[in-house]
Amino acid sequence: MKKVQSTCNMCALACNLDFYVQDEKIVNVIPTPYYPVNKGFSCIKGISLDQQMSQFKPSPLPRIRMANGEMKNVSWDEAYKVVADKLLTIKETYGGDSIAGISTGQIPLEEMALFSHVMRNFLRGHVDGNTRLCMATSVVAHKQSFGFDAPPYTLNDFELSDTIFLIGANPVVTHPIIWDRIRKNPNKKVIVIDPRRSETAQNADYYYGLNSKTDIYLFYGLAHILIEKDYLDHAYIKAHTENFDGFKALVKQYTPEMVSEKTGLSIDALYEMAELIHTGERVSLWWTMGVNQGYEAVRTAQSIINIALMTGHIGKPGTGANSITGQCNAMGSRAFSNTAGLYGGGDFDNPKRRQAVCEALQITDEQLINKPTLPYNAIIEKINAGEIKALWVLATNPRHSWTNNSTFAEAIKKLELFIVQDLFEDTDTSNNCDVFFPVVPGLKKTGTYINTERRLSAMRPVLTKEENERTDYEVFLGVGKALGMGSLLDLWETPEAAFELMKKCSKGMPCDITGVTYESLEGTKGIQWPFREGEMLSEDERRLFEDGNYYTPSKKAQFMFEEVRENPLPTTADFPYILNTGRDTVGQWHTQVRTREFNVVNDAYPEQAYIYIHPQLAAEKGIQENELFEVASINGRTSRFTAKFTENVPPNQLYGSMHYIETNNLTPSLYDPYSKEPSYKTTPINIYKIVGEC
Ligand SMILES: Nc1nc2c(c(=O)[nH]1)N[C@H]1C(S)=C(S)[C@@H](COP(=O)(O)OP(=O)(O)OC[C@H]3O[C@@H](n4cnc5c(=O)[nH]c(N)nc54)[C@H](O)[C@@H]3O)O[C@H]1N2
Ligand SMILES: Nc1nc2c(c(=O)[nH]1)N[C@H]1C(S)=C(S)[C@@H](COP(=O)(O)OP(=O)(O)OC[C@H]3O[C@@H](n4cnc5c(=O)[nH]c(N)nc54)[C@H](O)[C@@H]3O)O[C@H]1N2
Ligand code: SF4
Ligand SMILES: [Mo]
Repeated sequence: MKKVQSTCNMCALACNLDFYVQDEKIVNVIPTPYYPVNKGFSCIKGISLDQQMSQFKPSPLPRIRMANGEMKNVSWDEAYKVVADKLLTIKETYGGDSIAGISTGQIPLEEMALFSHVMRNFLRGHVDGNTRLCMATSVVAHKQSFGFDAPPYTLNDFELSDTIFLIGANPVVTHPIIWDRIRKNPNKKVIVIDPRRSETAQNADYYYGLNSKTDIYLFYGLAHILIEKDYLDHAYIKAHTENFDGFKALVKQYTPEMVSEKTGLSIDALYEMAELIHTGERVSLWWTMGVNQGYEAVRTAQSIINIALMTGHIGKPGTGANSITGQCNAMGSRAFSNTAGLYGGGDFDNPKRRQAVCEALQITDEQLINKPTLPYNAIIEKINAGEIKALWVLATNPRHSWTNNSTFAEAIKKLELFIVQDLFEDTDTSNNCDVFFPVVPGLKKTGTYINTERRLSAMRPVLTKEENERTDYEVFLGVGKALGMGSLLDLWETPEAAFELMKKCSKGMPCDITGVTYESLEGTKGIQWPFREGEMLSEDERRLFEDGNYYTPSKKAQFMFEEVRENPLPTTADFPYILNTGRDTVGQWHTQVRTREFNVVNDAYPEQAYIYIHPQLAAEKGIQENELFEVASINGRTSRFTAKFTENVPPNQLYGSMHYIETNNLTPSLYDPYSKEPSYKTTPINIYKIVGEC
C-alpha cells in the first residue's frame, strides 16, 4: 500500500492528510499526525476527500457548444485550437481589455501563475478571483497598515492567547481546526462579536450581539475608552507606529454614548470590553467575513488593527490583529497570481519590481502586463456593457456565489466566448458555457498551497490520471501553445518549473520563498513564508513583526482611519428587515457542488433552500415552521425559502446560507470603496407569507 501526504484543498487551514492507496483506490484517509496545522485531526470535509469525483464525474474530454445549442465532445487539441483562435480574434477585434478571467483561491499557486501568464502577460486581459469576494478587504487593510499583505500570526497564537476576540468569524463551523486549537488553550477567554448568536458565540465566554455593520463604531469607541483610561502602550506607539495623533483626534467624538446608540450595545458592555483588552496579557483580535464583506470593510478591519497597535498587542506570542483567510490557497492567489499585484507582490507601475519580475521570468518589460486587473464587479459590469467579450471561469461558481447573482446570468448571455474550467459540467455556471474544460481534482494534481498562517504545503498526486484526463496546469499550457506563445512557455513546462519562477519573483520581498524547494515540502511540516535561501528553520511556527518593524518605507505601522460613513443601503419602510448571509454547517462547502458528493453531508440537507428566522417575526407574519415563504430584496428580486426557526438571530434579521443560489439572488451590487469586496451581509428585505397558491 502506498501512502501519500497531501493538502486538503477546501478551507484556509490547508490541513495535511495521509492518503493510503491500493490498486489506484484510496482505502484510508488519516489526518497527518505531525503536521503542525491539524496535528492528526481534520473535519468531515477533509476525511471525505476520498469520495471526490465518485459521483457527477464528467467525461474527460472537453466540450464545445454547437450551433444547435448542444455540447459536443472534441479532442483536447481541437478544443485548444478553437479557444485559441477565438481568443486571438477577439483580441484583434476589440483589444486585450475585452478578455477576462475569473479565477479562484482553491487551486495550486503554480496554476494561478500560469493562468495569468497566458491571460494577462500574453493576451493583455483581466483576471480577478473569487478571493475578491473574500479576502480583498484584508489585502487592502494590510497593505495600507503594514506596508504589505501579510497576516502576521501563526496558528499557535490561538493556544497562547489569553484573550481571544473573534469578530465576524464563526470558526466552530468555518475553521473547525482553529476552534479545536482554541479549545486546547486552558487559559483563554473567548469574546465573540456578531449580530447573530452563531455556533461560536454559543460557545464563547462573552458574546456581544451588535447591530450589523456597526463594528467600526465599536472599535473607534473602544479606542476612545482606551485613550480616556490611558490603557495604551505609549512606548510601542512611539517606536513602531505613525499617525496616532490623528487617530486620537478622530475617535474623540466616538463617545460611549454615541457608540452605544449606534451598536445597540450597552455602555457597560463597552467598558467591559475595554477592561478585557486592558487586563489581558496576550490579547489577539481575529476577523473573517463578518468584517471583510461590507460597504465600509477596509476601514473596519483597520479599526481592529488600530486596537492592537495602540495596546502593543502585536508581534508577540498570543497577540495580533489577525485576518483568518477562507480558501485553502487564498494566500497563494494574493501573492502569486499576477492580478491585483505583481508575482511576489508589488505594484505594476513600480519599475524596480517590474525589472525583478522580468528578470525572473526572462521576459521583456513589454511582455509583462502593465496594470492591475479590473476588479470582479467591473468585469461583470463591462460584460453587461458589451465591452468584455470573452470570459474564462476557473474553479469558481459565480452564477451562484456572485452578489446579486442574476447580473452574472445576464452578463454571460452577452459574451462571444464563455469558457468554464471545472471538475463538474453541471454547476450553475458550467451549465451555460460555450466551452467546457473538464479537469481532474486535487487528488491527481501537483502544486503548492499557502494557508492562513502563510504556510506552504505540497499537493501531490494521490491517484494517477486516466486516459484523456487533464490537470488545470496542462490545459493552460495547451491553450498557451495553441495561442502561439512559443518560447514564452519554455520556463513553464511543469508546476515545479513554475514554482522556481515564483521563488525568483519573491526574492527580497516580504513573502520571500527562495529557500523553499519541492523536496522540502514533501512529507514535511510545510514552511511559512518568509523563508529565504540559506535560512535554517529552528521552529515550526513563526510570526511576523516580532522586531516591531513593518514593511512600510518608515518601517512603522500606520494608523488608518476615516469618519464613519452613512450606510448607503439602509433599511426602509418597504424593506424593514436585514438579510445576513454566510456558512451554515461544517459539512457544507460554498455552492455545494463538491460536498454534495459526501453522502454523509448531502443526506442531511434538503434541496429546497431554507432560511433562519426568529419565531417572533414569523408569528407576526403568520409563517409556520418549515413553511415556504417569500423574501423580497431591495435589489428588486425575490426568492423563496422554507422557514427554520431560531432565537439565535435577532427578530429583525434573517440568516440565509450562501450554500443556496436563492440567497445571492437577493444580495446587492454594493462594495467597499477601497477593496471592491461585496457587501454580502446586510441586505434590506421584506418577507411575505404566500397566499392563494396551491
Ligand atoms: N463549512 C465551511 N467552512 C468554510 C467555508 C464553507 O463554505 N463551509 N468557506 C470558507 C471560506 S472561503 C471562508 S471566506 C470562511 C468564512 O468564514 P466566516 O467568516 O467565519 O463565515 P461566515 O459564515 O461567512 O461569517 C461569519 C459571521 O459573520 C457574521 N456577521 C454578519 N454581519 C456581521 C457584522 O456586521 N459584524 C460582525 N461582527 N459579524 C457579522 C455572521 O453572522 C457570521 O456568523 O469559511 C471557510 N470555511
Ligand atoms: N451571500 C454570500 N455569498 C458569498 C459569501 C457569503 O458569505 N455570503 N462568501 C463568498 C466567499 S468568501 C467565497 S470564497 C465565494 C465562494 O464561491 P465559489 O468559489 O463560487 O464556490 P465553490 O463552491 O467553492 O466553487 C468552486 C468551484 O471550483 C470547482 N473546483 C474545485 N477544485 C477544482 C480544481 O482543481 N480545478 C478546477 N478547474 N475547478 C475546481 C468546483 O467544482 C466548484 O465548481 O462565495 C462568496 N459568496
Ligand atoms: S476543510 Fe479545512 S479544516 Fe476541514 S480538513 Fe480541510 S483544511 Fe482542514
Ligand atoms: Mo471565502
